[in-house]
Amino acid sequence: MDIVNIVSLGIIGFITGSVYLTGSKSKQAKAFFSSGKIQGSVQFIQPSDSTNVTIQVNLTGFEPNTSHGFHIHEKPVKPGDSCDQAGPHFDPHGSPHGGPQNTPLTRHVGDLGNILADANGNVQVKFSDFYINLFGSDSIIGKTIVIHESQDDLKTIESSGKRIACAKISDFHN
Ligand SMILES: [Cu+2]
Ligand SMILES: [Zn+2]
Repeated sequence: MDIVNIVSLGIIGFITGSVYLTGSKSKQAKAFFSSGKIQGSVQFIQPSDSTNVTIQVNLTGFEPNTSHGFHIHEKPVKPGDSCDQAGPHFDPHGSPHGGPQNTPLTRHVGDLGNILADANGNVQVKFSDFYINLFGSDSIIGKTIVIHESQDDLKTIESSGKRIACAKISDFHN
């Protein structure tokens, strides 16, 4: 092997290594609910751009034993904004409304289904989603989580009813 080949192999190795390290960097994002009756946070963790996102919900202030539509909507809100300012469901691919179990392109990216409040009106749940992302142009960072008054039937947007709480999703570092 001549020196040119050794040098180019070294460069290729360096580039591959850098891409791998960049691609494997974990990302986190968080939305804080602090202005209304519903309080707490929703945290998103994604170990790399090719893995599912884990969602940790810690919220209080719901009516006991109720189910609420839980979506990512496309526009950012500031504290004090009306949740109507969050715009429609985050839908970068022009898909119909659905639920988290649907296959790609048969649901909005923002369709995370429902959260269930326990007998004390708390939601403490951890789940993962294959479709949302913290990386790239379809990232949910800068979008808004909206919680609705009613249960999402996972077929029609209207089933979820009024928007009762919302919070912007921001980059988060421990
Ligand atoms: Cu919604
Ligand atoms: Zn939807």
